[in-house]
Amino acid sequence: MKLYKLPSGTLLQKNDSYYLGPTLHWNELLGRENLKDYLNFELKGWRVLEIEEAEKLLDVGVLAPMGDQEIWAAGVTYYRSRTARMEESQDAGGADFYDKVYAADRPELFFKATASRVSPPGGKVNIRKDSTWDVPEPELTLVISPAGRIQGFTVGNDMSSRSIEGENPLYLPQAKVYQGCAAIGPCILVQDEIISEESKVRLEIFREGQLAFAGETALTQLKRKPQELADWLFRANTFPIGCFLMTGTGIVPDNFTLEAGDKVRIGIDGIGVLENFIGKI
Ligand code: DO4
Ligand code: MG
Repeated sequence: MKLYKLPSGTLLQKNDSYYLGPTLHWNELLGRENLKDYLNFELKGWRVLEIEEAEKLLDVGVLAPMGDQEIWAAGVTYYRSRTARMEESQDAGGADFYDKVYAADRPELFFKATASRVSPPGGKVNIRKDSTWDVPEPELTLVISPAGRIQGFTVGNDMSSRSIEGENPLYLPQAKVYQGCAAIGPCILVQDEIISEESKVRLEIFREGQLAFAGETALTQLKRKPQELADWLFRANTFPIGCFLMTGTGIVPDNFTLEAGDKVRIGIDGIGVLENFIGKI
């Protein structure tokens, strides 16, 4: 089942049926341990919509499917990311760190965004004015309950400055965390089974209406299991209203930097497509 946060309500798609419900409190909602069961019970009181009605609502626009949850991110979980990072940080002497963390038991985990820094689907994500090399990072994103259980999945964009990160690995928070540094959506695929490893992640970037970059990877290339990443995040940490965890990128465009006005489209099989425009801050 797919859960959408609308400006004035909540839309649920189950099989081929759509249900329209009231505005929910997303702190409370994602703070539940039984999200799927709760929604299955609640939707009995929601209005059944015709597909056309539902599509009209979705066309108007959706919000990021979150309350005040923190977004965290994992890094160097794909071989492609390890190699790209080693190359970009060679001059700074940081190359070894990435190789080591790829192979280590403990993953790289970092704080990515508060809700106020997250852009909605269709909105603007930013590149920084003090950065010269910028990319979107398309990432399977986990929706995790306060007990540390994965109860959903969404599409995430971990916007990154490669020039700032490449200059010195200690600049990572500045390369990763700033206003409009992330987007998630368009919905939460509510399910506790792990999404199929065969699922593909696709990235397309359009400039002035033309395709400027396209790439894809499969979740089979993700080195760590989603629950393993969630377990590490919950070591010595608590998340009373749940949290999101981006699982790392397997697509890193080479010889490419984003420009203001570009359109970024990220799709993950079974979840949906997250589209954003690039702004500059
Ligand atoms: O180590 C830097 C960040 C890595 C990252 O964001 C990724 O691999 O997706
Ligand atoms: Mg990333």
